Amino acid sequence: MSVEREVRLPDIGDFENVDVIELLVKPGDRVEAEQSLLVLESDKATMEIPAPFAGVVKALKVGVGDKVSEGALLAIMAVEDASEAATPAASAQPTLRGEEKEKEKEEEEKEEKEELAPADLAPYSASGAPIRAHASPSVRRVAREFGVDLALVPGIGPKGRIVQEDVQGYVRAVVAQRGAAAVPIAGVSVAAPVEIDFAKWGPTELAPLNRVRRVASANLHRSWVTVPHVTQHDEADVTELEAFREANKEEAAARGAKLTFLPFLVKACAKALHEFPHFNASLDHTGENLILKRYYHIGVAVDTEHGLVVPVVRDADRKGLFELAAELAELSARARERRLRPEHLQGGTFSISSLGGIGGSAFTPIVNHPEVAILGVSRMAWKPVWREGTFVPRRLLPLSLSYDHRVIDGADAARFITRLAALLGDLRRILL
Ligand code: CAO
Repeated sequence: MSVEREVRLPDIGDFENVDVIELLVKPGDRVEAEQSLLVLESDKATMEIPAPFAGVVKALKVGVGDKVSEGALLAIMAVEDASEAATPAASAQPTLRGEEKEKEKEEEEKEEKEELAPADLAPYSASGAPIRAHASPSVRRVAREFGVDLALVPGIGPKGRIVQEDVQGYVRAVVAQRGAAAVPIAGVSVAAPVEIDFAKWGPTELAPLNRVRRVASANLHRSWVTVPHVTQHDEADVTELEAFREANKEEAAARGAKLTFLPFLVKACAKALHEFPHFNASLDHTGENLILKRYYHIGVAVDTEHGLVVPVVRDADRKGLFELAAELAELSARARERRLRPEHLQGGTFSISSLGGIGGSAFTPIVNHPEVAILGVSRMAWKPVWREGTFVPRRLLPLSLSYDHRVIDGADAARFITRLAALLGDLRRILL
Protein backbone atom coordinates (compact mmCIF):
# COMPACT_ATOMS: atom_id res chain seq x y z
CA MET A 1 0.00 0.00 0.00
CA SER A 2 1.35 3.43 -0.85
CA VAL A 3 1.48 6.41 1.46
CA GLU A 4 1.37 10.06 0.49
CA ARG A 5 4.37 12.17 1.25
CA GLU A 6 4.97 15.90 0.95
CA VAL A 7 7.99 17.14 -1.01
CA ARG A 8 9.31 20.38 0.38
CA LEU A 9 12.04 22.71 -0.84
CA PRO A 10 15.33 21.80 0.84
CA ASP A 11 17.95 24.28 2.00
CA ILE A 12 19.19 26.03 -1.14
CA GLY A 13 21.64 28.37 0.51
CA ASP A 14 21.03 32.06 1.03
CA PHE A 15 18.21 32.31 -1.45
CA GLU A 16 14.59 33.25 -0.83
CA ASN A 17 11.58 33.77 -3.05
CA VAL A 18 13.21 31.98 -5.94
CA ASP A 19 11.27 31.74 -9.20
CA VAL A 20 9.95 28.41 -10.42
CA ILE A 21 10.88 28.49 -14.11
CA GLU A 22 10.19 24.96 -15.26
CA LEU A 23 8.26 21.86 -14.15
CA LEU A 24 9.98 18.65 -15.20
CA VAL A 25 7.22 16.23 -14.11
CA LYS A 26 3.42 16.15 -14.09
CA PRO A 27 0.85 14.41 -11.89
CA GLY A 28 0.82 10.71 -12.62
CA ASP A 29 4.55 10.54 -13.47
CA ARG A 30 6.62 7.89 -11.76
CA VAL A 31 9.95 9.31 -10.59
CA GLU A 32 13.11 7.83 -9.16
CA ALA A 33 14.78 9.17 -6.03
CA GLU A 34 17.06 12.10 -7.00
CA GLN A 35 15.23 12.59 -10.32
CA SER A 36 14.74 16.31 -10.97
CA LEU A 37 11.21 17.56 -10.33
CA LEU A 38 11.48 21.24 -11.19
CA VAL A 39 13.88 24.05 -11.97
CA LEU A 40 14.35 27.22 -9.94
CA GLU A 41 16.11 30.36 -11.00
CA SER A 42 17.71 32.55 -8.37
CA ASP A 43 19.70 35.73 -8.84
CA LYS A 44 22.85 33.74 -9.40
CA ALA A 45 21.98 30.33 -10.73
CA THR A 46 19.34 27.90 -11.82
CA MET A 47 18.84 24.84 -9.72
CA GLU A 48 17.10 21.55 -10.30
CA ILE A 49 15.28 20.21 -7.30
CA PRO A 50 15.46 16.42 -7.01
CA ALA A 51 12.81 14.06 -5.62
CA PRO A 52 13.87 12.98 -2.12
CA PHE A 53 12.38 9.51 -2.74
CA ALA A 54 10.99 7.33 -5.52
CA GLY A 55 7.24 7.27 -6.17
CA VAL A 56 4.37 8.65 -8.21
CA VAL A 57 3.64 12.38 -8.41
CA LYS A 58 0.10 12.82 -7.08
CA ALA A 59 -0.06 16.61 -7.27
CA LEU A 60 2.20 19.57 -7.99
CA LYS A 61 1.73 22.40 -5.53
CA VAL A 62 3.65 25.06 -7.45
CA GLY A 63 3.48 26.37 -10.98
CA VAL A 64 5.81 28.23 -13.32
CA GLY A 65 6.16 31.82 -12.12
CA ASP A 66 5.57 31.00 -8.42
CA LYS A 67 8.17 32.08 -5.91
CA VAL A 68 9.38 29.58 -3.32
CA SER A 69 11.64 29.59 -0.29
CA GLU A 70 13.11 26.85 1.88
CA GLY A 71 10.36 24.56 3.23
CA ALA A 72 7.78 25.45 0.54
CA LEU A 73 5.44 22.60 -0.40
CA LEU A 74 6.34 21.57 -3.93
CA ALA A 75 4.47 18.34 -4.53
CA ILE A 76 2.64 15.38 -3.04
CA MET A 77 4.00 11.98 -3.92
CA ALA A 78 2.67 8.48 -3.41
CA VAL A 79 5.48 6.32 -2.08
CA GLU A 80 5.20 2.56 -2.21
CA ASP A 81 8.13 1.56 -0.04
CA ALA A 82 6.65 1.99 3.43
CA SER A 83 10.04 1.93 5.12
CA GLU A 84 11.29 4.73 2.90
CA ALA A 85 8.09 6.67 3.53
CA ALA A 86 8.55 6.27 7.26
CA THR A 87 11.96 7.95 7.11
CA PRO A 88 11.49 11.67 7.41
CA ALA A 89 13.02 13.36 4.35
CA ALA A 90 16.07 15.43 5.25
CA SER A 91 14.52 18.36 3.43
CA ALA A 92 11.16 18.22 5.24
CA GLN A 93 10.36 21.43 7.05
CA PRO A 94 7.39 22.35 9.25
CA THR A 95 4.54 24.00 7.35
CA LEU A 96 3.72 27.61 8.21
CA ARG A 97 0.42 27.72 10.04
CA GLY A 98 -2.45 29.53 8.30
CA GLU A 99 -2.41 32.36 10.79
CA GLU A 100 1.31 32.99 10.39
CA LYS A 101 1.00 32.76 6.65
CA GLU A 102 -1.77 35.37 6.73
CA LYS A 103 0.32 37.67 8.90
CA GLU A 104 3.31 37.25 6.65
CA LYS A 105 1.21 38.09 3.60
CA GLU A 106 -0.17 41.22 5.29
CA GLU A 107 3.36 42.35 6.14
CA GLU A 108 4.51 41.73 2.58
CA GLU A 109 1.58 43.71 1.18
CA LYS A 110 2.23 46.55 3.60
CA GLU A 111 5.87 46.63 2.60
CA GLU A 112 4.97 46.61 -1.08
CA LYS A 113 2.62 49.61 -0.58
CA GLU A 114 5.20 51.56 1.40
CA GLU A 115 7.76 50.76 -1.23
CA LEU A 116 5.67 52.26 -3.98
CA ALA A 117 4.76 55.35 -1.96
CA PRO A 118 7.16 58.26 -2.28
CA ALA A 119 9.60 57.92 0.61
CA ASP A 120 10.62 60.85 2.84
CA LEU A 121 14.13 60.48 1.60
CA ALA A 122 13.26 59.91 -2.04
CA PRO A 123 16.54 60.35 -3.91
CA TYR A 124 16.87 62.85 -6.70
CA SER A 125 18.48 62.32 -10.06
CA ALA A 126 21.14 64.57 -11.52
CA SER A 127 18.39 66.42 -13.40
CA GLY A 128 16.58 67.12 -10.13
CA ALA A 129 13.69 64.77 -10.86
CA PRO A 130 12.84 62.46 -7.98
CA ILE A 131 13.81 58.82 -8.51
CA ARG A 132 11.64 56.20 -6.90
CA ALA A 133 14.14 53.54 -5.89
CA HIS A 134 12.55 50.13 -5.33
CA ALA A 135 13.56 49.09 -1.86
CA SER A 136 11.76 47.83 1.23
CA PRO A 137 11.51 50.03 4.35
CA SER A 138 14.15 47.94 6.11
CA VAL A 139 16.58 48.47 3.21
CA ARG A 140 15.74 52.20 3.20
CA ARG A 141 16.48 52.26 6.92
CA VAL A 142 19.91 50.67 6.37
CA ALA A 143 20.58 53.13 3.52
CA ARG A 144 19.60 56.06 5.77
CA GLU A 145 21.92 54.82 8.53
CA PHE A 146 24.83 54.78 6.11
CA GLY A 147 23.79 57.99 4.34
CA VAL A 148 23.50 56.12 1.05
CA ASP A 149 21.58 57.69 -1.81
CA LEU A 150 19.51 54.77 -3.10
CA ALA A 151 19.31 56.35 -6.56
CA LEU A 152 22.97 55.46 -6.99
CA VAL A 153 22.67 51.83 -5.95
CA PRO A 154 22.08 49.24 -8.69
CA GLY A 155 19.41 46.78 -7.51
CA ILE A 156 19.80 43.09 -8.24
CA GLY A 157 16.40 42.04 -6.90
CA PRO A 158 13.33 41.40 -9.07
CA LYS A 159 12.40 44.45 -11.18
CA GLY A 160 15.63 46.11 -10.12
CA ARG A 161 14.59 46.09 -6.45
CA ILE A 162 17.43 47.11 -4.15
CA VAL A 163 18.18 44.54 -1.47
CA GLN A 164 20.31 44.91 1.64
CA GLU A 165 23.24 43.18 -0.07
CA ASP A 166 23.22 45.92 -2.74
CA VAL A 167 23.50 48.66 -0.13
CA GLN A 168 26.30 46.79 1.65
CA GLY A 169 28.13 46.22 -1.65
CA TYR A 170 27.78 49.90 -2.48
CA VAL A 171 29.13 50.97 0.90
CA ARG A 172 32.05 48.54 0.53
CA ALA A 173 32.85 49.93 -2.90
CA VAL A 174 32.80 53.50 -1.57
CA VAL A 175 34.97 52.56 1.41
CA ALA A 176 37.38 50.73 -0.90
CA GLN A 177 37.93 53.99 -2.72
CA ARG A 178 38.76 55.92 0.41
CA GLY A 179 42.49 55.75 -0.28
CA ALA A 180 41.99 58.87 -2.38
CA ALA A 181 39.55 60.49 0.10
CA ALA A 182 36.06 59.75 1.33
CA VAL A 183 34.63 60.59 -2.05
CA PRO A 184 31.16 59.13 -2.47
CA ILE A 185 30.37 57.48 -5.76
CA ALA A 186 27.84 60.26 -6.15
CA GLY A 187 30.85 62.10 -7.58
CA VAL A 188 30.51 60.00 -10.71
CA SER A 189 26.75 60.14 -10.99
CA VAL A 190 25.46 60.64 -14.48
CA ALA A 191 22.27 62.07 -15.92
CA ALA A 192 19.26 59.90 -15.13
CA PRO A 193 18.07 57.70 -17.97
CA VAL A 194 15.46 59.46 -20.05
CA GLU A 195 12.37 57.60 -21.19
CA ILE A 196 12.28 57.79 -24.98
CA ASP A 197 9.41 56.70 -27.18
CA PHE A 198 11.41 54.92 -29.91
CA ALA A 199 8.17 53.77 -31.55
CA LYS A 200 7.85 57.32 -32.93
CA TRP A 201 10.50 56.41 -35.51
CA GLY A 202 9.49 52.86 -36.41
CA PRO A 203 8.22 49.54 -35.05
CA THR A 204 9.79 48.33 -31.80
CA GLU A 205 9.51 45.34 -29.49
CA LEU A 206 10.01 45.21 -25.73
CA ALA A 207 12.29 42.35 -24.63
CA PRO A 208 12.69 42.29 -20.82
CA LEU A 209 16.18 41.33 -19.68
CA ASN A 210 16.17 37.99 -17.90
CA ARG A 211 17.57 37.72 -14.41
CA VAL A 212 20.97 36.37 -15.48
CA ARG A 213 21.48 39.44 -17.68
CA ARG A 214 20.17 41.85 -15.03
CA VAL A 215 22.53 40.49 -12.39
CA ALA A 216 25.46 40.41 -14.82
CA SER A 217 24.64 43.96 -15.85
CA ALA A 218 24.62 45.21 -12.23
CA ASN A 219 27.91 43.45 -11.47
CA LEU A 220 29.61 44.65 -14.65
CA HIS A 221 28.44 48.21 -14.02
CA ARG A 222 29.70 48.11 -10.44
CA SER A 223 33.07 46.85 -11.60
CA TRP A 224 33.21 49.40 -14.40
CA VAL A 225 32.64 52.38 -12.11
CA THR A 226 34.63 51.20 -9.09
CA VAL A 227 37.68 49.50 -10.62
CA PRO A 228 40.25 51.61 -12.47
CA HIS A 229 40.83 49.32 -15.44
CA VAL A 230 43.89 49.04 -17.64
CA THR A 231 44.27 46.40 -20.36
CA GLN A 232 47.64 45.04 -21.44
CA HIS A 233 47.84 43.18 -24.76
CA ASP A 234 50.32 40.59 -25.99
CA GLU A 235 50.58 37.60 -28.30
CA ALA A 236 51.69 34.10 -27.36
CA ASP A 237 53.46 31.96 -29.92
CA VAL A 238 51.39 28.77 -29.64
CA THR A 239 52.77 26.96 -32.70
CA GLU A 240 54.17 24.10 -30.59
CA LEU A 241 51.19 24.10 -28.24
CA GLU A 242 48.86 23.75 -31.21
CA ALA A 243 50.89 20.83 -32.57
CA PHE A 244 50.78 19.18 -29.15
CA ARG A 245 47.03 19.80 -28.91
CA GLU A 246 46.42 18.28 -32.35
CA ALA A 247 48.54 15.26 -31.45
CA ASN A 248 46.57 14.64 -28.26
CA LYS A 249 43.04 15.44 -29.44
CA GLU A 250 42.26 11.79 -30.16
CA GLU A 251 43.40 10.56 -26.80
CA ALA A 252 41.35 13.29 -25.16
CA ALA A 253 38.30 12.29 -27.21
CA ALA A 254 38.80 8.65 -26.16
CA ARG A 255 38.58 9.87 -22.58
CA GLY A 256 35.42 11.80 -23.39
CA ALA A 257 37.04 15.26 -23.36
CA LYS A 258 37.47 17.88 -26.09
CA LEU A 259 40.97 19.34 -26.04
CA THR A 260 40.50 23.00 -26.98
CA PHE A 261 42.80 25.89 -26.02
CA LEU A 262 40.93 26.51 -22.86
CA PRO A 263 42.45 23.78 -20.62
CA PHE A 264 45.94 24.98 -21.64
CA LEU A 265 45.00 28.56 -20.80
CA VAL A 266 43.57 27.56 -17.43
CA LYS A 267 46.67 25.55 -16.60
CA ALA A 268 49.08 28.29 -17.70
CA CYS A 269 47.11 30.94 -15.79
CA ALA A 270 47.17 28.85 -12.60
CA LYS A 271 50.96 28.63 -12.89
CA ALA A 272 51.36 32.36 -13.60
CA LEU A 273 49.06 33.22 -10.69
CA HIS A 274 51.19 31.08 -8.43
CA GLU A 275 54.22 33.10 -9.49
CA PHE A 276 52.41 36.47 -9.25
CA PRO A 277 50.32 36.27 -6.04
CA HIS A 278 49.00 39.84 -6.40
CA PHE A 279 46.94 38.70 -9.36
CA ASN A 280 45.29 35.95 -7.32
CA ALA A 281 43.94 38.35 -4.71
CA SER A 282 41.10 40.65 -3.66
CA LEU A 283 41.01 43.95 -1.84
CA ASP A 284 39.35 43.54 1.56
CA HIS A 285 36.28 45.56 2.52
CA THR A 286 38.35 48.42 3.92
CA GLY A 287 40.26 48.77 0.67
CA GLU A 288 43.47 48.89 2.70
CA ASN A 289 44.56 45.26 2.57
CA LEU A 290 45.05 42.73 -0.12
CA ILE A 291 43.82 39.21 0.56
CA LEU A 292 46.21 36.84 -1.18
CA LYS A 293 44.54 33.54 -1.93
CA ARG A 294 46.48 30.32 -1.76
CA TYR A 295 44.06 28.46 -3.97
CA TYR A 296 43.67 28.77 -7.73
CA HIS A 297 40.02 28.67 -8.77
CA ILE A 298 39.66 29.92 -12.33
CA GLY A 299 36.36 31.31 -13.59
CA VAL A 300 35.58 30.81 -17.28
CA ALA A 301 33.10 33.07 -19.06
CA VAL A 302 30.51 30.98 -20.89
CA ASP A 303 28.25 32.49 -23.48
CA THR A 304 24.73 31.07 -23.21
CA GLU A 305 21.44 32.03 -24.81
CA HIS A 306 20.32 33.30 -21.38
CA GLY A 307 23.37 35.53 -20.94
CA LEU A 308 26.92 35.41 -19.68
CA VAL A 309 27.79 33.17 -16.71
CA VAL A 310 31.17 32.44 -15.15
CA PRO A 311 31.44 28.95 -13.64
CA VAL A 312 34.58 28.21 -11.67
CA VAL A 313 37.14 25.42 -12.07
CA ARG A 314 38.48 24.69 -8.62
CA ASP A 315 42.13 23.94 -7.86
CA ALA A 316 43.15 24.30 -11.50
CA ASP A 317 46.82 24.08 -10.48
CA ARG A 318 46.34 20.49 -9.31
CA LYS A 319 44.51 19.17 -12.36
CA GLY A 320 45.81 17.67 -15.58
CA LEU A 321 44.84 18.85 -19.08
CA PHE A 322 42.39 16.01 -19.74
CA GLU A 323 40.73 16.49 -16.38
CA LEU A 324 40.46 20.23 -17.01
CA ALA A 325 39.07 19.64 -20.50
CA ALA A 326 36.39 17.28 -19.16
CA GLU A 327 35.48 19.64 -16.33
CA LEU A 328 35.25 22.65 -18.63
CA ALA A 329 32.98 20.73 -20.99
CA GLU A 330 30.79 19.70 -18.06
CA LEU A 331 30.60 23.24 -16.64
CA SER A 332 29.81 24.87 -20.00
CA ALA A 333 27.14 22.24 -20.71
CA ARG A 334 25.62 22.89 -17.29
CA ALA A 335 25.74 26.64 -17.96
CA ARG A 336 23.95 26.28 -21.30
CA GLU A 337 21.35 23.91 -19.86
CA ARG A 338 20.83 26.18 -16.82
CA ARG A 339 21.99 23.48 -14.43
CA LEU A 340 24.68 25.45 -12.59
CA ARG A 341 24.41 25.40 -8.84
CA PRO A 342 25.58 28.25 -6.58
CA GLU A 343 28.75 26.33 -5.67
CA HIS A 344 29.73 26.22 -9.36
CA LEU A 345 29.74 30.01 -9.48
CA GLN A 346 31.50 30.93 -6.26
CA GLY A 347 35.07 31.32 -5.07
CA GLY A 348 36.80 32.29 -8.32
CA THR A 349 40.20 33.95 -7.94
CA PHE A 350 40.84 34.94 -11.59
CA SER A 351 38.76 34.76 -14.78
CA ILE A 352 39.30 33.91 -18.42
CA SER A 353 37.06 35.17 -21.17
CA SER A 354 37.81 33.33 -24.40
CA LEU A 355 36.27 34.67 -27.57
CA GLY A 356 38.85 32.97 -29.77
CA GLY A 357 36.45 30.30 -30.99
CA ILE A 358 34.30 33.10 -32.42
CA GLY A 359 36.80 35.64 -33.72
CA GLY A 360 38.39 39.03 -33.07
CA SER A 361 41.94 40.17 -32.54
CA ALA A 362 41.73 41.94 -29.14
CA PHE A 363 39.21 43.25 -26.61
CA THR A 364 39.13 44.78 -23.15
CA PRO A 365 37.44 42.41 -20.67
CA ILE A 366 35.96 43.85 -17.47
CA VAL A 367 37.49 42.64 -14.21
CA ASN A 368 35.15 40.20 -12.47
CA HIS A 369 34.86 41.91 -9.06
CA PRO A 370 36.11 41.10 -6.39
CA GLU A 371 38.91 39.58 -8.45
CA VAL A 372 41.66 41.92 -9.61
CA ALA A 373 42.47 40.63 -13.08
CA ILE A 374 40.93 38.87 -16.04
CA LEU A 375 42.41 37.39 -19.20
CA GLY A 376 40.72 37.94 -22.54
CA VAL A 377 41.68 35.58 -25.37
CA SER A 378 41.06 36.29 -29.05
CA ARG A 379 41.43 34.27 -32.23
CA MET A 380 44.73 32.57 -32.98
CA ALA A 381 46.15 33.42 -36.41
CA TRP A 382 49.13 32.56 -38.61
CA LYS A 383 51.48 35.53 -38.74
CA PRO A 384 54.95 36.16 -40.14
CA VAL A 385 57.50 36.41 -37.34
CA TRP A 386 61.04 37.69 -37.93
CA ARG A 387 63.52 35.03 -36.81
CA GLU A 388 67.19 34.73 -37.59
CA GLY A 389 67.07 37.03 -40.59
CA THR A 390 63.88 35.72 -42.17
CA PHE A 391 60.12 35.71 -41.70
CA VAL A 392 58.71 32.41 -40.50
CA PRO A 393 55.01 31.55 -40.20
CA ARG A 394 53.97 31.16 -36.54
CA ARG A 395 50.64 30.70 -34.83
CA LEU A 396 50.02 33.64 -32.51
CA LEU A 397 47.33 33.79 -29.85
CA PRO A 398 46.22 37.31 -28.82
CA LEU A 399 45.98 37.86 -25.06
CA SER A 400 44.34 40.86 -23.34
CA LEU A 401 44.89 41.20 -19.60
CA SER A 402 42.63 43.71 -17.80
CA TYR A 403 43.58 44.51 -14.23
CA ASP A 404 42.66 46.66 -11.26
CA HIS A 405 45.26 49.42 -11.27
CA ARG A 406 44.76 50.04 -7.54
CA VAL A 407 46.34 46.66 -6.89
CA ILE A 408 48.51 45.93 -9.91
CA ASP A 409 51.12 48.17 -11.49
CA GLY A 410 51.56 48.34 -15.24
CA ALA A 411 55.05 46.87 -15.03
CA ASP A 412 53.74 43.83 -13.12
CA ALA A 413 50.97 43.38 -15.64
CA ALA A 414 53.53 43.40 -18.45
CA ARG A 415 55.61 40.84 -16.53
CA PHE A 416 52.58 38.65 -15.89
CA ILE A 417 51.41 38.59 -19.49
CA THR A 418 54.96 38.05 -20.77
CA ARG A 419 55.32 35.09 -18.42
CA LEU A 420 51.94 33.73 -19.46
CA ALA A 421 52.92 33.98 -23.12
CA ALA A 422 56.17 32.18 -22.34
CA LEU A 423 54.30 29.38 -20.55
CA LEU A 424 51.95 28.96 -23.51
CA GLY A 425 54.92 29.13 -25.87
CA ASP A 426 56.62 26.20 -24.16
CA LEU A 427 54.36 24.13 -21.92
CA ARG A 428 57.36 22.42 -20.32
CA ARG A 429 57.86 25.63 -18.33
CA ILE A 430 54.69 24.80 -16.37
CA LEU A 431 56.61 21.92 -14.81
CA LEU A 432 59.52 24.07 -13.66
N1 CAO B 1 41.75 30.71 -31.62
C1 CAO B 1 41.40 29.86 -32.58
N2 CAO B 1 40.55 28.83 -32.36
C2 CAO B 1 40.03 28.70 -31.14
C3 CAO B 1 40.35 29.56 -30.08
C4 CAO B 1 41.28 30.60 -30.37
N3 CAO B 1 41.64 31.45 -29.41
N4 CAO B 1 39.68 29.18 -28.99
C5 CAO B 1 38.97 28.13 -29.32
N5 CAO B 1 39.18 27.83 -30.61
C6 CAO B 1 38.62 26.74 -31.36
C7 CAO B 1 38.60 25.50 -30.52
O1 CAO B 1 39.87 24.87 -30.45
C8 CAO B 1 37.59 24.70 -31.25
O2 CAO B 1 38.17 24.20 -32.44
P1 CAO B 1 38.31 22.64 -32.74
O3 CAO B 1 36.90 22.13 -32.77
O4 CAO B 1 39.01 22.57 -34.03
O5 CAO B 1 39.11 22.06 -31.62
C9 CAO B 1 36.57 25.76 -31.65
O6 CAO B 1 37.27 26.98 -31.63
C10 CAO B 1 35.37 25.89 -30.74
O7 CAO B 1 35.79 25.97 -29.41
P2 CAO B 1 34.70 26.06 -28.23
O8 CAO B 1 34.18 27.42 -28.15
O9 CAO B 1 33.73 24.95 -28.40
O10 CAO B 1 35.54 25.66 -26.95
P3 CAO B 1 36.49 26.53 -26.05
O11 CAO B 1 37.02 25.56 -25.06
O12 CAO B 1 37.48 27.27 -26.82
O13 CAO B 1 35.54 27.59 -25.34
C11 CAO B 1 33.80 28.45 -23.98
C12 CAO B 1 34.56 27.19 -24.43
C13 CAO B 1 32.76 28.00 -22.98
C14 CAO B 1 34.73 29.44 -23.33
C15 CAO B 1 33.16 29.10 -25.21
O14 CAO B 1 32.29 28.21 -25.83
C16 CAO B 1 32.45 30.39 -24.90
O15 CAO B 1 31.34 30.41 -24.39
N6 CAO B 1 33.09 31.52 -25.24
C17 CAO B 1 32.49 32.82 -25.07
C18 CAO B 1 32.89 33.47 -23.78
C19 CAO B 1 32.36 34.88 -23.71
O16 CAO B 1 31.24 35.16 -24.10
N7 CAO B 1 33.16 35.80 -23.23
C20 CAO B 1 32.81 37.19 -23.26
C21 CAO B 1 32.69 37.68 -21.88
S1 CAO B 1 32.57 39.42 -21.82
O17 CAO B 1 31.14 39.71 -22.48
